[in-house]
Amino acid sequence: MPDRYEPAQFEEKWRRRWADADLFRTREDRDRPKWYSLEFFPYPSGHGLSVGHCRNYVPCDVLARTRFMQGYNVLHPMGFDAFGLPAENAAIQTKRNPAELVHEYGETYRRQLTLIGIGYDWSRSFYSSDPSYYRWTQWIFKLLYQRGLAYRRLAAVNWDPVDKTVLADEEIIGGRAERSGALVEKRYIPQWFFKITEYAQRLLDDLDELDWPEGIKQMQRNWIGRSEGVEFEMVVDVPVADSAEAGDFEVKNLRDKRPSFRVFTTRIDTIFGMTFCVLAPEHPMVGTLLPAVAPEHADAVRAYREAARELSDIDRQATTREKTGVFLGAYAINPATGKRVPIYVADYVLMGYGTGAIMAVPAHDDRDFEFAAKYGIDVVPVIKPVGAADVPELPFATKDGVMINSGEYDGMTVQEGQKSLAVWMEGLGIGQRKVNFKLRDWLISRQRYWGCPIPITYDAEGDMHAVPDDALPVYLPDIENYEPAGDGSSPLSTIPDFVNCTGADGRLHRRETDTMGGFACSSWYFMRFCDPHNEREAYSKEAVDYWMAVDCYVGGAEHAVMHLLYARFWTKVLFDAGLSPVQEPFKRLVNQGMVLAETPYRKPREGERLHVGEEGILVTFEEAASLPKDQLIWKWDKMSKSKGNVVTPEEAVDKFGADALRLYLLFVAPFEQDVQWSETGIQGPIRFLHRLFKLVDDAKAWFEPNWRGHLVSLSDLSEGSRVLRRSTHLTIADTTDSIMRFACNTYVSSLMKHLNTFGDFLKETGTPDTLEQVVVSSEALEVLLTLLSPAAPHTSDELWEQLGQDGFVYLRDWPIFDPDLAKADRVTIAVQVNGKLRDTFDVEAGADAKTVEELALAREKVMSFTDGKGIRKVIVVPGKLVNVVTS
Ligand code: ANZ
Repeated sequence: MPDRYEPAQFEEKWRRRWADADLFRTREDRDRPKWYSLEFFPYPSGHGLSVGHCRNYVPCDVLARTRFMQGYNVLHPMGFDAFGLPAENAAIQTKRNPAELVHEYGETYRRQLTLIGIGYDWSRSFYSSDPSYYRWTQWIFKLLYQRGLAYRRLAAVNWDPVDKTVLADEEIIGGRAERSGALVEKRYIPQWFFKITEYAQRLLDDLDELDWPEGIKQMQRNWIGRSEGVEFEMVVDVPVADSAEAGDFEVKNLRDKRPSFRVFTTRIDTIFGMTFCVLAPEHPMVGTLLPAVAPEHADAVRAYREAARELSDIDRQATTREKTGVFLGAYAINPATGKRVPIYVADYVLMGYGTGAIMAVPAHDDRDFEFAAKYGIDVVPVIKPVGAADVPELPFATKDGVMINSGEYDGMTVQEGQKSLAVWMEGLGIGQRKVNFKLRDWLISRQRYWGCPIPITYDAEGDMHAVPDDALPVYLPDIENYEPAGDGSSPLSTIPDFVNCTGADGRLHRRETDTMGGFACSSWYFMRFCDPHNEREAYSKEAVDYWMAVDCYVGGAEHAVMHLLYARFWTKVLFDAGLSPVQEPFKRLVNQGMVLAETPYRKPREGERLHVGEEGILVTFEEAASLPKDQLIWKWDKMSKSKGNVVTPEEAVDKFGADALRLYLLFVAPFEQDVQWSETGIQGPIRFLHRLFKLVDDAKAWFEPNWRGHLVSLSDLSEGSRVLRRSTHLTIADTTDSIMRFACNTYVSSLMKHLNTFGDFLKETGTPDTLEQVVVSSEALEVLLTLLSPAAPHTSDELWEQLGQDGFVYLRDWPIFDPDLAKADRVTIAVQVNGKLRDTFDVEAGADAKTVEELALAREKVMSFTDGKGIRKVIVVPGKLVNVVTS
């Protein structure tokens, strides 16, 4: 065997041996603690994986392997989130069956992940599109339905009038259908929702206990969007009849009814500054008042309402959009001042939030201010910041202020005013304190073929029925044509054999033809991995009681909201139904950084136009090679197929070896950071591996496997041996700690440091020949190879075998750290006089504070600074620092 790292000679062999030994099959020995490591459910794409993806899988593998070596039962499974649009589109394009396609793609992933040595238990793998899995997705859908958490109502879809199909948001670019180029319209059809709003408060509260990145928790909090405020009534002052378009009688009737609408505000303290109010265009009161208002207003409002229909809520709320609106020609009464304020209809107020109507306070709300400025409405400040002499420039929204221009409330703080006004309104019965959430119910319907069928049927009267358990799964039929139906419904609606069925009551029913969006499938897969082949239940209670929750969940921050929130919601529902032992599925969450690759762009030619934000035109690497240097711009882009800058695991393993790739991905940067892929960067790990091979080649001559039997007591060791043992034990502590913190870069650098210390020792002693040298060197080497195993498992096993040892290092125990051995003999103490560093000196580690103080004060240098000045105080930080303060 060569004394260099030559991966082609041994890596493949070890992967085969691991597979033959079924090394990574999950062990369920109930006497051991459990560890559940999981990566986000990947979607199998035809492009396969890049080394960019591996950046997530390798560190996860390191943690799982380490936990196993520490004696845990480890569950580390992998499966595929296989339903969804990309597979459906690939099926349409290639005229292939999507089920076959995703299995083929998944197999590629499996091959690639195996190639880089990831230790998954593949016996637990599944595809969310397998009937044996989606049967239980349907079963859980029913559970939600039976608990009143799944319902159907009219909701807007994106309609492509050319292709005659419903579009997903990602199929729309700049308001046009990506495929047909048609302007997308809105259409209202009945669709299925999950009532996640019922869980809003719990989803918010339980975030606190999670060991997740703070940023992600904050994004979830914002998405849930809890706000406390007051909801109160505004009475409309109906316009006098002679200016209206309808007959006197109808309008008089309306006046007699004294119509009113409710508004929601988080700033009731600013009510005296309300100079207008706004109704969302869809607000029913708009329609109610139209007959009473002057025709010119009524016409303008109708036109405005029509136009607003075309816009999405996101567009309407964009801060960059100029505010628009129209005067309704009617007024409402500000209950605090008793004065009339004009009612406007404007699309920056959304129907889906609060009450769909607001009191507008332009002095203290940006949006209202912009609107008032445009339409010439009064702006009345009613808050003054605490301590300010004058009211600063408007608008401002401080909560740290006192009320002004507010009658009897003047001088109250914002908080006092909020309370008093709420109490006053509650007393009169015109308003109440109220909590609102931004969170909306989860739209789950897709008018597509490639998804999990919704297990609902409709009888002749149109009443809904859940499909009985024993009739599950509702199979997704094989079909010839995956194109949508042309009337907006799923292609399933064109298959009579699917649509027509016998209901539980024996009568003819019609099946629901919408399928579920993929987020349903990925909201419980982590439960299924606990018991993946169960044919009687989604999973056994015993299995999830043992394995859940996931101890460490790893994936990209782009799923910060949707997937994580939905999975949390389903887990809570399952918990409420007695089907989950935990309320939160993922105890700890870690987000990996992206891998960036250098990507060539060509400078634009005469007359060529670039998209906004672009500096050049993306070109292939071949094209780049043929272009003059000054025509090229190189940029670091995310490694992805669409950028043509992908390095595949096959290429990297072929060129550098799997362990070199693994070490590089671990070592290159902290896990959460983005990294720039570089072939020079990988040389460091390769040199490290070469040195290990060389070391082991030499060590064959002196390695003593039974070094434990000859351990010498620490105090008897020579200085050099002591240094090496200390390094060995410090390395155990550091690597273990780093791996647990997911700090894989420092894990690898600790190994490298230990190898250096070891090298220095061997240089000093030459070939170990005394018993003492053989023992400490053998320990150092064995520990090094064991600690290396999670990161570079092929190399670790290979070198272990070269030392004449049997078995897989993975099956060996994780080394045990001895804190006594790791203790330093001597430490360096810094001495400051009045905060300035003046001297350093060494003392025995563990020396007490008194001794350290005496030594410090007796130092010549220190004395030269304290001479003649009395000493006021001495602060000792043991093992580190003495600070002397003179008077
Ligand atoms: C008066 C006011 C004065 C407001 C002020 C804010 C600042 P959050 O915190 O997001 O819940 N609002 C209420 N319903 C709305 C709707 N359907 N569409 C658009 N805006 C709506 O925001 C609550 C505030 O957003 C409410 O408090 C209301 O404006 C507005 F200095 O009322 B506020």
